[in-house]
Amino acid sequence: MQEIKRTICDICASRCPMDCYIEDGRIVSVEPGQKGSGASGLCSKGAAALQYVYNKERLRYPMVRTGEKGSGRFERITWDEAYDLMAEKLLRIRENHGPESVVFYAGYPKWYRPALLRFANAFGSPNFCTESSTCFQAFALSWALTFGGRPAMPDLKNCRTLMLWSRNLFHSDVGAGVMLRKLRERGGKVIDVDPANTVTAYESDIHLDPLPGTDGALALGMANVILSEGLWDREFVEKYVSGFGEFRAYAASFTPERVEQITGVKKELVVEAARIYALNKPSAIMFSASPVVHNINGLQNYRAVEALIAITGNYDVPGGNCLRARASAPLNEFGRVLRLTEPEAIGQREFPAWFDCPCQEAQCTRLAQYIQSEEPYPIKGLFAMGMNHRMWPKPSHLERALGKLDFYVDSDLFITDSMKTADLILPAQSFFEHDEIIDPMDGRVILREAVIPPEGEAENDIVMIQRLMQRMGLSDPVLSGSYEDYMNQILLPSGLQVSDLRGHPEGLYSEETGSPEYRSFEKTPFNTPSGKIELASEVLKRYEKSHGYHALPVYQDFREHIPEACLLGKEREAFLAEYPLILNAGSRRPQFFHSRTYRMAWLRNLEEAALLEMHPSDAEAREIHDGDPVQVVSSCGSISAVAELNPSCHPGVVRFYHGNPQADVNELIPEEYLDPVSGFPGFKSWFCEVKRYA
Ligand SMILES: Nc1nc2c(c(=O)[nH]1)N[C@H]1C(S)=C(S)[C@@H](COP(=O)(O)OP(=O)(O)OC[C@H]3O[C@@H](n4cnc5c(=O)[nH]c(N)nc54)[C@H](O)[C@@H]3O)O[C@H]1N2
Ligand SMILES: Nc1nc2c(c(=O)[nH]1)N[C@H]1C(S)=C(S)[C@@H](COP(=O)(O)OP(=O)(O)OC[C@H]3O[C@@H](n4cnc5c(=O)[nH]c(N)nc54)[C@H](O)[C@@H]3O)O[C@H]1N2
Ligand code: SF4
Ligand SMILES: [Mo]
Repeated sequence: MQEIKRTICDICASRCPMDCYIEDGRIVSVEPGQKGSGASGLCSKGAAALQYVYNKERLRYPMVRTGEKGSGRFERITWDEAYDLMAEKLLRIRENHGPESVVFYAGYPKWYRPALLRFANAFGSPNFCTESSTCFQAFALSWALTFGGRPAMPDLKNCRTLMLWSRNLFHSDVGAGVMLRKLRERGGKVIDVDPANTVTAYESDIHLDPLPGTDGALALGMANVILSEGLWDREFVEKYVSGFGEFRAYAASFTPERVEQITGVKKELVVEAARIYALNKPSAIMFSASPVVHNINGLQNYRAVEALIAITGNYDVPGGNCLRARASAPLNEFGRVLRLTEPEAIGQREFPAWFDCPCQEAQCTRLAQYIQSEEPYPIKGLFAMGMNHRMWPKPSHLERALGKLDFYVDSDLFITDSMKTADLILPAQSFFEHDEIIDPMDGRVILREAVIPPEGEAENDIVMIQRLMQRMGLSDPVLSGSYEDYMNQILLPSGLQVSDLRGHPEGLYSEETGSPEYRSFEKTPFNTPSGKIELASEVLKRYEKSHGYHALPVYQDFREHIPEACLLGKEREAFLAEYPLILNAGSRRPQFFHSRTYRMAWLRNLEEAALLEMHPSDAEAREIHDGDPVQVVSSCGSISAVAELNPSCHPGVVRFYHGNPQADVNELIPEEYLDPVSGFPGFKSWFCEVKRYA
């Protein structure tokens, strides 16, 4: 007999409702769920969910390494033995080298991070690190430096103009894409800033197509139009903004002509977009967690974009960028627990502003170098949940460094390439197999209940942390009970309990739900050193001499500031002549989700070859035809691919998806190609050449 159980897909973060057809404890098919927010339907990844949960590469039991490191030979052990082994190894490393010598790491999943941070704190290590060393945190830092506090989100319900700054919603966040259509139906204007001519650009009123990495020049040019045409909000600026005079003087040199020269965007469009944003108010900007800050000048580029909000007063007003425009469920946010600040964390010396703001996690993009150099101190152990070395620049170096650790344990749904050098590997449950509290940001609280029993002995990551802490004699008030106790503590402010939510897959509204609120600045000063919005950042100014940071959102062209270490002794001009194309690595494709979906046959079959997207004019100049095998070459590696001639690509820019085990584009990007403030890699604007195989 078949039973239908409702869940919410978690293969990506769009959270589409999904109905699971269950027979004898196994999912036999999935369909779009009936009720939900945003998108209706399942994308290719969701439709292929069975190949996710029942993949032949699923890790089903704890396994310990038996062969050489890197051999990939493991044998099954019991959970009891696994906990004993972890407790013994991690405690011994702490005794011999200090708690900071163990790094606690979380990959993309967010749900177990608060528990992992508490574990790191109880252990005594300041090195709680996550994938957010390359995602979101640089944007959050740019925001914290300018406004103090967390990023303000676009008030989509009330804005008249929405500016999408590097968001391809129809590929990366389907539900938000649907909202875009609604906005236009009610007469709203959409400006899209994206080098590529995407579906989202097609759904917009104006498309600005800057070269990747030139966003700062474009934003400064728009600011210049707004300031020179008197379209700025004098009252707001006078009361709430510091550094305005310096900013205005600096932006004045970004004339529309100069902006066109740097970015390639037609000067008339720069002017038109600036006027619409400033005049068709209220206006909101939708930022991205990644593309803009995946450039070596990305943090300052986003600060320049954020300055537009400050000078037009589109901050925390209905329809602007707001702190609480959506109803959120009142939940305990254990993630607000702070990381230990003593002893010094990795990344702290190179990226001090990151730690001044303060960030909940350490900056670990240079993990491979810290392990190899034993600077600032030896790293000997790694407790990882979802480690994927392919997401970092020069992944083979990280893989080698992981192989050097005394003890490396990793939990994951799948047996991954990153596990080859691990000492112990732990089977994690998928979202189909465990319960989880979810806040869909519309006032509801949802308990997403397990719909099937775990595969093999797969375990809930938080339960793994709880059991291990117990075995190690470490305690934490939030983690000491059962997993259900933990969830009940999350729910505490809502007045609901797990037992209330069971059997209500659509969720329940909490009476305490926070309703939208605006104009926080009238009550509370900005949490910056000056108490105002800082167009000239006092935190960045501290590091002017030591780190060369600029207080203003200065535009530094990535082509003129290639770090010495990346030039390999070549003159800059010669280097650019040898690698004349801009490599834009990892712009989202709908069927892929980082490394995890390549192993799903339906999705792999959609694009069996590793495709290099390039503009027909760049292909013609190299006598490359659609479907030709090509080699993509950079100063530090090369990969084989198949050319896809795509007129939606920006001329001079080639695009390639990351995480592909057959052709790992991150191998082409040097480890030292980083934003000096945030430490984020320049994934979106490195340099390469493409050659047709003879
Ligand atoms: N299908 C799918 N969806 C995903 C993911 C996935 O892997 N697959 N990953 C999720 C994650 S982790 C993230 S962070 C988000 C990211 O989601 P988005 O922010 O939407 O990211 P992308 O699709 O990478 O990039 C959006 C657009 O930015 C453009 N772009 C590239 N470089 C630049 C630049 O330098 N400047 C500007 N202005 N635009 C640029 C690209 O052409 C692209 O069309 O997606 C999430 N959603
Ligand atoms: N070139 C290039 N590189 C990039 C990017 C880019 O745009 N271009 N984007 C960067 C960005 S924005 C991001 S967010 C990162 C993402 O990079 P990663 O964090 O590496 O992303 P995933 O591969 O999705 O997830 C990591 C691992 O977590 C596992 N996992 C999934 N769910 C669970 C779970 O519940 N428990 C456990 N224990 N494991 C689980 C997955 O199977 C996978 O092996 O990549 C970054 N790297
Ligand atoms: S967009 Fe696709 S993968 Fe993401 S939640 Fe929805 S169905 Fe799942
Ligand atoms: Mo991301």
